[in-house]
Amino acid sequence: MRSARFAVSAMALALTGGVAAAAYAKGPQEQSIQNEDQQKPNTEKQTPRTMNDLWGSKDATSKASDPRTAWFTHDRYAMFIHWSLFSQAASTWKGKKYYGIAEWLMHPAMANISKDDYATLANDFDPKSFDANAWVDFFKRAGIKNVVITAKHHDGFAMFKSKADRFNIVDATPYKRDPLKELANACHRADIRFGFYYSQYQDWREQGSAAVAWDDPQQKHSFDDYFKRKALPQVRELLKNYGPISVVWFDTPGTMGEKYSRELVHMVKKYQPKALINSRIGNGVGDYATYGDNEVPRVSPPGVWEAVDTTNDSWGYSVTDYNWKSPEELLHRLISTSARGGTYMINMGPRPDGTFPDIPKAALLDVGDWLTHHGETIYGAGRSPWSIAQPWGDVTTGKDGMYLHVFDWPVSGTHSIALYGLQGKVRRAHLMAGGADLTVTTDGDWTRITVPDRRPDGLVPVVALEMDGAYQVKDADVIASEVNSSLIAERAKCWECKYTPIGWMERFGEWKAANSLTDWKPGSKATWNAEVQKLGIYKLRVDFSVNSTADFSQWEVGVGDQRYTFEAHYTGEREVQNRTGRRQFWGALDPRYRRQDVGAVTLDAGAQTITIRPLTTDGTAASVKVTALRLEPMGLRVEAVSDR
Ligand code: JFZ
Repeated sequence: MRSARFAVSAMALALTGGVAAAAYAKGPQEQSIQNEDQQKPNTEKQTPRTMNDLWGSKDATSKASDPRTAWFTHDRYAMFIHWSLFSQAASTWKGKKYYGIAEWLMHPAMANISKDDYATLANDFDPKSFDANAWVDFFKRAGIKNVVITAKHHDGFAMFKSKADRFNIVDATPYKRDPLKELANACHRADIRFGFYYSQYQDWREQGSAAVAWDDPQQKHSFDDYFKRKALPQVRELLKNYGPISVVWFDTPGTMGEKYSRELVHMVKKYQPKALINSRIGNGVGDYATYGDNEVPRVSPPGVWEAVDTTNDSWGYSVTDYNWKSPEELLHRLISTSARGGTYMINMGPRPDGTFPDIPKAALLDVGDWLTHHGETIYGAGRSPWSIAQPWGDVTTGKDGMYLHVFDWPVSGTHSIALYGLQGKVRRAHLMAGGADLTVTTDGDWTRITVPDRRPDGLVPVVALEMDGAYQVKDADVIASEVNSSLIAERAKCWECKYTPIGWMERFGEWKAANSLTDWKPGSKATWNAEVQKLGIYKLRVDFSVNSTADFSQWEVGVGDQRYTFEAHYTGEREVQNRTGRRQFWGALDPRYRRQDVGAVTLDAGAQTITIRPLTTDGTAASVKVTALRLEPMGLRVEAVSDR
């Protein structure tokens, strides 16, 4: 069977040239979260799952109670910067354009550049327009609290003055200045935290490094040599010479031995006891979990964690990637991450001259504008009391209640947003940024807040819901009557099927994730216990990946005592990509996800069990990957429909 797990490791092999197969298989998203709860049906009506149920206890790096992490969780919003010689090349080499992550240009999977040829980029690398104070001024206006910049990426080039290795910006370029020093100083002056990225395991320039340069295959030196001669001394330089360090951000630990991870921890603790280390140091010895890449988890993970994301699809500056996220998309992702309890780190790749591209810069300034009026809903705010998003948006918490971030403004019906299972006394609800009080009504387990017909201006309107004293919520899946709802794979109860986190690459190095229900057998079923706000007719749609084997497999969705059958249609799949502009069959195919309409279904109000199961029994349905069911109110008057 071509399992998803195999697909992931095959891609990892492809990406890292075969040496660092484990490099991409380590992230928390790769952990199987199967547990007893999912194997055996639980007969109780709505068993609220603990976060551990969903994410497994393997995620042991986070220590939420550690006071050293308090600032990290409080600040929520960081800037990631990928800047090095790859910025100079910007995804072009010898007149040819490359697509995918720009910082991997040197790798055989992309332009396959020899060490010596790559080093010639340094001759012209002269970021004359770099102005640390201008950067910091921008960060301030964007609402950024912490900055993490690539000190050395996989290309082996140090963006700082290094005595340990001459291949650095001061010794090897006409620029001759240390931008990290200038940036660290400017950040510290402006009260912005400063941290650095260091690629500890992959160094494409070095003999003995785990992914040793391909044009120099003879391994005369061991990893230990490289580690002691370059990695450790450079990390020491960075820890000693740049003032207080917020975060040391390691990456792609691959198969690096635990003793190396521990040596790095030891060195960080020695010089910068307050600095936090991310989980990509490897071997479970980091302080907090990094979710990657571009993945905002749909269920709140436990502990201290961050989501890393980029303003387009590449990390380094690329002339072929102008797929910039809009201000609204960026803000939604910041809010969703905060609502799940994480820190959001957004990346930009500066141009080779040391300035930022205009569009992402303007987009982040718009987010910054919003933050000047809504900062309290992010900075210092707590995660949502619900472990998943609301159909209309998402929730963070403050001292006196909750902030309801409305992504999807209700434009019809009762013009209200609804909360399920809120137990406590509401004192007041009002629109932030100068709005009048809003009417709050309670109807059984539902609390409804009526909002103005006209959506307020601004990126995301926020309703502040002030609570009188303590409150609790019931953590249920809901189907709302005025906006679309999703029942997500993470929240299903599986009988004889599995929940599997799935990742694949779109363009080279561009990772996508779609967590899915997989491994269907005859007799399998997945169920959700959902609270339906209102009796109505909804368009049922399914988000899934159906490969050619499962094309035409028959399925059934059960809603209460009604049964709706449908035929699943091929959504496409493709050979695993292991290099730009070429595919190679690794015995694994990448999934393609699509949304298929099932049809109009009637949902009664109240607690409903919704079930999906294959009817096809010859095994061909096994490979279908279901990531969500969608229920979208059709705006029909139920009274008008007698044959529903
Ligand atoms: C790594 C780097 O290779 C890449 O160049 C960039 O710096 C990015 C931030 O980190 O790429 C990864 C690392 C981990 C995963 C995916 C891409 N992962 O766990 O899915």
